[in-house]
Amino acid sequence: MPASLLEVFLDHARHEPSRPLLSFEGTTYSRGQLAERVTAFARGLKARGLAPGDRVALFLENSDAFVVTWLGVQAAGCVAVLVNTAYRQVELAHILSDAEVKVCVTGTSGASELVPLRDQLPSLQWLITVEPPPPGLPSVAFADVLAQGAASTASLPLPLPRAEDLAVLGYTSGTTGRSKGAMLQHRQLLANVRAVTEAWRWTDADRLLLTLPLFHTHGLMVGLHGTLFTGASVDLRRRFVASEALTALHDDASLTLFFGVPTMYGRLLEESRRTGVTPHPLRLWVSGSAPLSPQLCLDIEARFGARILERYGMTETLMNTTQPYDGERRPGTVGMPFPGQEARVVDVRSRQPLPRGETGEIEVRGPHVFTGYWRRPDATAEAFDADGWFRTGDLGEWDPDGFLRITGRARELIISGGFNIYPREVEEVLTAHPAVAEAAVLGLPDPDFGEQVVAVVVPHPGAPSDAQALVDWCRERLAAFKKPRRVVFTDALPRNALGKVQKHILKERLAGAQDTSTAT
Ligand code: MLC
Ligand code: AMP
Repeated sequence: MPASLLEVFLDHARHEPSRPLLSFEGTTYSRGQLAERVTAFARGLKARGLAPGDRVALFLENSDAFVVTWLGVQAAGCVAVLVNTAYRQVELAHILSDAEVKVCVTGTSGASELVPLRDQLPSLQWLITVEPPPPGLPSVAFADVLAQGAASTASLPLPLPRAEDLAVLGYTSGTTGRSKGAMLQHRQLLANVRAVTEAWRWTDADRLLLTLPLFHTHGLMVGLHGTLFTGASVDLRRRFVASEALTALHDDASLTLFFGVPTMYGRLLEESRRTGVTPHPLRLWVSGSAPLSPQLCLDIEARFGARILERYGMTETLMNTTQPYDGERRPGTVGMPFPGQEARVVDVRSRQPLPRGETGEIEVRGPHVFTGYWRRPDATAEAFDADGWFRTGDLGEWDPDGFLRITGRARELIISGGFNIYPREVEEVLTAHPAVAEAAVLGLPDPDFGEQVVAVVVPHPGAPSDAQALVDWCRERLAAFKKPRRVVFTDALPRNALGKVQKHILKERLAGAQDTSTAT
C-alpha cells in the first residue's frame, strides 16, 4: 500500500514515464520529466540544508514550478505552507511567522511583499525565486536549486514520506482574526483523493482543464491530486479567464473534466451567451467551495447540455460530500458522504443527531479529516468531540431523500468568489485606522461573487467619513478581495444586551437601503 500521493505519482512515472501529464503555457511534461524535476528540486532543498519537517511556503501563481515545488517539498520530507497570492502584509506576516517558515518559493511581486516584513519574520532564511527577485532578502533562483539537486543525485537519498508525516499546513478559519494552520498528513491527502476519484470514476483517460488556484484545496487537492493519483493529464492555466477557458472547452476535444467555483460558472455562462460559443460535451463538470444557485445550475444545463455535479468540502477536511455520479444531482444539495466517510447534522446545543428536515450543524468524520490546528491544541479540542466528529461550522439539513442541503453558516464567514473572508480580520484592520471608532463587517448578496464585503463604520467624533480612505487602508494591508465594496457610516452599531453587535439587524437594514456611500 502506498503511504502518500507522492509515492503513487512516482510509481506511475516509473511504469510509463513517457506519458504526458502536465501542460502549461505551451510546454508539456511527461510523468518521467516531472518526476525528474521533483526529485531534483527535493535534493536541491536538502543540499541547501533543509531538513525533514522544515516548513517551506508556496507563495506562487499556478505554474509548472508550483507543481514541482509542491511535490518536491514533500519528497524532501518538508511541510508545505500554502499562501494565497493575493495576501498582503497582515496575512503574510501572520502565516509565515506562525508556521515558522524557513524558505519561501515565490515570484517577483511576492518577494517584494516579503522584503518589508523581513524584521517580523526571523525564521525566514531565504527565498527561492521563479523570477528575478528585488534586493532585500537572500534568494536563490528556482533553476539553480533544480540544477544543484540534479548534480547531487547519488549523495542525497530521498526516503519516501510515511503516512503519518505532516504534508501541509493549510491556513483557514480565523474566528479571532488570525487564521490557523490545518495540519494535513500524507494519509489524509491520500484518503481524500482515493474517495474523490472513486466517486467520480476518474481514470487515466481523463484530462482536466484546471483554472482554479493551486494554493487552495479545490485546485490542488481535488484537481491536481486526482490527476496525479489516477495517472490522468491536466491542462493547467495560470488563472481563470472566462474567454480563454470557454475557448479551450470548445476547441480541445481531449478535455473531459472541468472544476470551478460558482463565480467561474456564472462567467462561463455569460461568455457563452455573449459569443454563442458552447463547450464540447465533457464527462464531468464539478462545482464547489461556495453554494451553487439552483438557477445557475439549471441555466448551465440548458446551455451546456450537462448537469453540474456539486460537492462540499473545506480545508480541514478536504472533500466531505458529493452529489452522485450516477443518479440524481439535485440542485441546491451537496449529496452524500464520499465513500468511506461519515456526515451528520446535529442540534447546535445538545450535539445530538437530528432527523431529516431539521437544521443543525454539519459534522464529519473519516480518514480525510485533518489532525488538528498547528500549535493550537485549544482550537483543536474545540473543533472535535470525544468521538472524533469534526464540527464544520456549516449549517445544513438532510432533505427527504437523504441529500444534504447546506443552509447557512454557524460561524461568521463571508465566501466571495470561493475565497473566504473572516469579518473579524477586516474589522481589526479597519479599527486600527485613526478615524475609526468601531466597525462591523458583513456579507451581502452579490451577483458575480455570491457575497460581497460590506463595512459599517462608526467614526471617532469629528473624524472624517472618508470611505475611499478606509478601502485604501484595507487594500494596503490585506488581500484585495477582502476590501469592503461598500462602506456605510453610522452613529452606533446595534448591540444586544451582552454588547455583541447584531449583524443580522445591520444586514436587514442594508439589504433594503440603496446606499451609495462607496462603490469600489
Ligand atoms: C478577485 N477579486 C475578487 C475575488 N477575486 N473580489 C472578491 N472576491 C473574489 N473571489 C477582485 C480583485 O481583488 C480585483 O479587484 C478584481 O477582482 C480583479 O482581480 P482578478 O484576480 O483579475 O480576479 P478574477 O480573475 O476575476 O478572479 C475571480 C475568480 C477568483 C473567481 C477567478 O476569485 C478565483 O480564482 N476564485 C477561486 C477561489 C478558490 O479556488 N477557492 C477554493 C477554496 S478551497 P480590485 O478592485 O482590487 O482590482 C475551499 C474548499 C472547497 O473552499 O470546498 O473547495
Ligand atoms: P475553506 O475554509 O476555504 O476550505 O472553505 C470551506 C467552506 O466553503 C465550507 O465550510 C463551506 O462553508 C463552503 N463550501 C464549500 N463547498 C460548498 C458548497 N458546495 N456549497 C456551499 N458551501 C460550500
